[in-house]
Amino acid sequence: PHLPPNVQVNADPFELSRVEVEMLSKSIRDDLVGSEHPVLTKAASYFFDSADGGKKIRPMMVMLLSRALADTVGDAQYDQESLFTKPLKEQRQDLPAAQRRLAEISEMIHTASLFHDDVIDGSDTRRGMASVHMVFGNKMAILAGDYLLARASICLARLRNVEVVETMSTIIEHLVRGEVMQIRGSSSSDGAEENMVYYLKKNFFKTASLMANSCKSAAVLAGCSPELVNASYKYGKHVGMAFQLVDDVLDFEGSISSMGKPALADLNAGLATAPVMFTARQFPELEEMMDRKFRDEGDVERAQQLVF
Ligand code: GRG
Repeated sequence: PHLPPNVQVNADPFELSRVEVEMLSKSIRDDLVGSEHPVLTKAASYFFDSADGGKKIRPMMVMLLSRALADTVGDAQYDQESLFTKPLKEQRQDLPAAQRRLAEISEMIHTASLFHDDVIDGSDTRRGMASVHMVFGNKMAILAGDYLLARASICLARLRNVEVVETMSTIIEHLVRGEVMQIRGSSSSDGAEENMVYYLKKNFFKTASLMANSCKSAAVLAGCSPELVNASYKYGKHVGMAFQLVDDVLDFEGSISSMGKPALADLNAGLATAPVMFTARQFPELEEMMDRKFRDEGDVERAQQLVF
């Protein structure tokens, strides 16, 4: 926004939702206690019990967007300036329970997908700690993910909004489709452009859809106009696409090894992420190796030497 000069700007707009995010893990834990077997509750709550429960970027987006959208409906005019300049304490207002629930649902779906993803990939660590299947075993990790999805569906139905149920359920379908695209990869006979289209589509399904459709649902719940619902969807989609690109670049550069993800995990797995593809194009030998999908360990080591 165009702010007048010398205006004191809030340093951290995320401060607005910090309290809600702290309450989020507790509320999700409370929702998971009813399972027959304590181990199921324990496994499903694994990340919600832990001090490092991830960045919570998805619920944060839902909450911040819900707060901003609340000012757009009814008589209230959305005051862009005040979001940045009004003292944070004066801005605090409780979010409607439905929107807070929606934020929880988005994090429950995300967590379920992480449980399943780590089993599929055989990843031993997540968020710098042992992944859930390393602690509870594969069977329980899969069932705990299923349980989270089932609880998320019940919470979703209780919002009593059929458009939101359809929108949020679409995310689960997209996550599955994105994961299958990742596992199968694009056809090696495809050209560079087809590979990039495939890569971007896969990124939409596995990452951006969750953000796009959660933001859309926040707008539907806020009673926004179709234009604003569409704008909210696009906002989530673009953030999600950028988020995955950055995630892939960080993996490629290996600069997040301290954050629990081993460096070059994607390259080692033979995954054609954008940075891998861009670099491969500069090195015909590497591109050839990518085509063969790193059939043996020697190829991976050689590829790494070529890149750095
Ligand atoms: C069970 C819903 C369900 C799906 C099954 C396994 C699978 C299909 C999909 C996996 C999708 C997946 C794990 C995509 C990666 C998305 C991603 C960028 C994860 C990392 O997100 P961050 O950085 O992680 O926000 P934190 O730890 O901060 O939450």
